[in-house]
Amino acid sequence: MEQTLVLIKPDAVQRGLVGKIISRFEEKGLKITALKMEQISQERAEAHYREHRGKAFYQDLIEFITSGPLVAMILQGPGAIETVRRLMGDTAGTTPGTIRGDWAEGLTRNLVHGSDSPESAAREIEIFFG
Ligand code: FUP
Repeated sequence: MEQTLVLIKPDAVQRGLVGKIISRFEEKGLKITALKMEQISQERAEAHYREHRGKAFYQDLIEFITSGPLVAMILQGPGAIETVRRLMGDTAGTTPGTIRGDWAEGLTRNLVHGSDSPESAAREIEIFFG
């Protein structure tokens, strides 16, 4: 069984999309093994997005992810990392039928995060639930 970290970002919380997004994951068969709502600190945001430090969009990304409460959860299932990434869709939200493709407003305000590898999943689960 694989585990992955999912964030339902502040834009999704503000827009009332938390239930719909969780349903997509649950209906696909992924199990929620931990879940909490929290407005994260600058420090936690920087730890989570450390690979993007120095990029042009970094400051906007940190400001956005700390701008309001988010929902963090651990999802579990066979191939959970890849399944979540497919349900989310690409970063820019260009794929209809995916969470981002159907509802995201932009590149930064793209509703969800999902770990992109087993290493990232372990690191990010530690950051949010360690
Ligand atoms: P993803 O794995 O699809 O979440 O995307 P990345 O890890 O490449 O990027 C992390 C976050 O940075 C994305 F959710 C959105 C944001 N981002 C921007 O705001 N601008 C960009 O040009 C690229 C990414």
